Amino acid sequence: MRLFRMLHTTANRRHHPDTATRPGRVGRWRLATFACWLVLLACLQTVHAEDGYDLWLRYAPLETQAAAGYRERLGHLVAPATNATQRAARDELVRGIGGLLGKAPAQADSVDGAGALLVGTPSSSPAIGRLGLELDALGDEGYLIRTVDIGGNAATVVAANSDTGALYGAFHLLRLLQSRQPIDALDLRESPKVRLRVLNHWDDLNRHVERGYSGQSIWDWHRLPDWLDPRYTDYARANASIGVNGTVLNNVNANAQILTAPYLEKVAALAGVMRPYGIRVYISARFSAPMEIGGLETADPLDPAVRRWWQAKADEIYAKVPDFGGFLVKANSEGQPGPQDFGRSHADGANMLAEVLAPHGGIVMWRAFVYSDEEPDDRHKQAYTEFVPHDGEFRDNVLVQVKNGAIDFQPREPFHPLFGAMPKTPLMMEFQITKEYLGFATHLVYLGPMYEEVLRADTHAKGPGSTVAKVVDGSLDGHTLSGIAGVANIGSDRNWSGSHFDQANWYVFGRMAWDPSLEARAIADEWVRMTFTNDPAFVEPVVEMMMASHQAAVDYMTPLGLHHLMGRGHHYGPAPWVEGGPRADWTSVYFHRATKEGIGFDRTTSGSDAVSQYAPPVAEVFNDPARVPEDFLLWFHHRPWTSRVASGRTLWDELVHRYSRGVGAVARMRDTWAGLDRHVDPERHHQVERFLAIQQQEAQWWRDASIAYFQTFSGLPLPEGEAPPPESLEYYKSLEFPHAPGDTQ
Ligand code: BDP
Repeated sequence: MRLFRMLHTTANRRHHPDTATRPGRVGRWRLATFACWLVLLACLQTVHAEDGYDLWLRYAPLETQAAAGYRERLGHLVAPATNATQRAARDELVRGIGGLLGKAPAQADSVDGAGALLVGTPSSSPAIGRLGLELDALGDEGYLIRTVDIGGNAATVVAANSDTGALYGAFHLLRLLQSRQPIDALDLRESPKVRLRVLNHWDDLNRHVERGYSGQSIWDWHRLPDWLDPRYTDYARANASIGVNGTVLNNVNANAQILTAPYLEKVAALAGVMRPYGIRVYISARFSAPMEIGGLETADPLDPAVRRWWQAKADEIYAKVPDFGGFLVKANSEGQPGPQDFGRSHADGANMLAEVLAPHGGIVMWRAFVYSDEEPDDRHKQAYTEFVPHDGEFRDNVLVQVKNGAIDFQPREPFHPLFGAMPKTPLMMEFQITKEYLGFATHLVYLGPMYEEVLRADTHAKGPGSTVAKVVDGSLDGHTLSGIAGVANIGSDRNWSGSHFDQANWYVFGRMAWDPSLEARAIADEWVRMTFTNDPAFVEPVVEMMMASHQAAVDYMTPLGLHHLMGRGHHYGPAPWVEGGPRADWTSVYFHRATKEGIGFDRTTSGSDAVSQYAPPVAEVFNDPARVPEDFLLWFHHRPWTSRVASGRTLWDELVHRYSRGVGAVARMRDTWAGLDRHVDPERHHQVERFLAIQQQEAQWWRDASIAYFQTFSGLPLPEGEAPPPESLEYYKSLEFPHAPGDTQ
């Protein structure tokens, strides 16, 4: 404040007639002071701008030489701006190129000599129309970026069949500049491999975010629809930049209120912000809504009154939101209502909703994350058992949304056995972007390698090469409807995701949803360049650090296929001792099954037989302790403490070794980051540095607590050189975290 006042005074003086007519020493001194303040102010602004709000769309100035090269190519912009999507593309290019190259391109109505950038569709841009480009195969959302010759001058063209496609292309071009790619001879064609690329917000109407670690919900329901936070537009920009085209606004543990008229007004207002960016809104629908807000006695999907209620509701929604995406439903899972409450099947429930949405072009995403209270079967098996019999019964605007992992988004899970087992039904992948089981927002864990591992896993459903990615993108079974969902890690924290590196998980989700064959490493590389700097002295070590971070977390939390050992309810920190309570499969002991003899969940043909839900070539491998990937050893097998693993160590020694290896990896991440301070603004560097310190402490805590606990079973000494846990098991067990963030309400 003081600074502004002083500046104001100095500036005023400069215009004072006395000073203006007598530019003596005093005047020069004032001028110099003024200049200094300006520089200082500019610096302050730069520092403030680096709080993470701008995500990967910072558009920070490139080095002079690189900028000059690009400027020659991108001197003037020929882009229509007659509707909101076209304006979004044009404004983004003006902003992006202006920021990166220090000068916004001139805007022109037609190509005017060299250095033209043409953006649009054949119908929106006569200049593009005249080029006669081959666009048909690009579909609705695809685009091409090409260097062409127009009247003897090289021009850059971003062309698509739709305005949204052109917007995606604009973001791609900006990505090329941001990551300093050559743009002299471009010939790129892109179209998404997956049709629905959707974020799932587990946001409650009171702004609490279930499993959210980045502050309150960004949806300010109370002030909607009248106040449209500018953040909504930036959210839409960020999503469009990575190709996300849908957002489910509310928690899967849904509140029926969102389907009432006042909330639908709010939904419509958000849809209005999203629409120009190619994003449709969806709602998580509570199956019992007809009873809760409709005054009916039942929500039986075959009851005509219930159907009429949903029909009227769908009509009401579409009157307000003509491009409404549809419903996401969590039914008969963890106490949520569903068709089974009325003696009906998942297919009956999903189809009833699908029928009322179909005339409007809406779809149903019906979740397969189910496990029942009555069936005390291995939880791993229940989704398959319940859903496979219904393959072929779902209407064609239903997708079944299958979690990454048959248990629950664990740090590392084998691919879900439903992938490949329901060829007549489009199966959506549901990844968790928020790190419920991976250290919340404070642990640096890049999820790209985990997504990649799962998408590339071979289901063998139709012989070798039947990857999960091919099931999900619909190509394996010829589905045109396909989708990937990600449980969002977005909140109202200034940096959106709770930590700077968690932004990379939002980013990689979008990029892989667009094209599941992309590599996690390449995506990390482009994200680092856009988010921090192109300097290889920074990019290389940081990408290495990110790529190793998932394995590190698996090692210090749940090595060798252990799973679900986190604190009860909130899932913060280690608690392998959790037992008792309402149901066995909400305890840790159910999952690790440690005894004096050994540890692990026997899911082999002689155990729960979950392995048999996989295609035979996969089942054989998982069933065999000598062939199962060691990362899943204790997922599928109960093994003696003294049995040998591939390294030649005993199982006990290997377990301890991996815990320590994970802690060591975090220590190395800290070292790497500490040495990179001159490449990063102090604000972001400091937060990452402090979060890594927390991660190291917590990794150590995971190791120590887990070893202290499992040693009571193995009874074996620690391998040589391994430090004993500094505290007693009783101490670790006594830790409580009643206010850990993100818990269910
Ligand atoms: C679990 C979460 C819980 C969710 C549930 C789900 O702990 O908060 O409601 O998944 O996906 O992982 O429905």
